[in-house]
Amino acid sequence: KKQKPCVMWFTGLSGAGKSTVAGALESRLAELGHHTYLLDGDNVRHGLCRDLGFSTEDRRENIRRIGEVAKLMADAGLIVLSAFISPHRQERQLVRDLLPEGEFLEVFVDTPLAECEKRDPKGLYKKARAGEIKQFTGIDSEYQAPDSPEIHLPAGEVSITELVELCLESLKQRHII
Ligand code: GGZ
Repeated sequence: KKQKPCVMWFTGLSGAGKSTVAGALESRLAELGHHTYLLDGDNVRHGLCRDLGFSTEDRRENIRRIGEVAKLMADAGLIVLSAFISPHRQERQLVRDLLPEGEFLEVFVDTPLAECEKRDPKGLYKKARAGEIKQFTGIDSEYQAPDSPEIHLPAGEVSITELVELCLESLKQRHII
């Protein structure tokens, strides 16, 4: 099936739904016959980046490595989906600059902190509030929201199915699929 390579760079708070939306989108793309790869904490933070923690320096290095891997995969022709908090504008810009014009799509999974904290699927916000986890994004570590993402997902208000549709529409509009 014909496709243009790209990197869909999901960014947002912990619990915003990045991996969920990216995973659901990947399934839909596969059904449509597209070749994809999903990079997320499960397959990166335990391997390629297992030496890294959550300091500003380590997060920067985490994103840099993921950006380089995503670039190689896009070179191989894939639609790459990446789902990391990537809290800093500067690092996201760095990844954007690695890629040819039009191949980097920033996807802002915009779930408000209050909603993420309410969901708290892994109980991490509770621990962060109690001071048991330090430098937790949104609590005592900064999240810099994108200024002009290619795709802005109202993920606090809309179903996963609808969010996936919004992504697919944008990919079609950009002639990626
Ligand atoms: C943020 C943390 C932290 C701290 C552990 N701050 O909800 P999760 O559990 O599954 O997703 C979070 C994940 C964030 O890793 P990333 O590689 O996406 O972060 S970054 O892009 O900033 O490098 C959370 C868990 O790891 N986690 N400690 N202090 N999230």
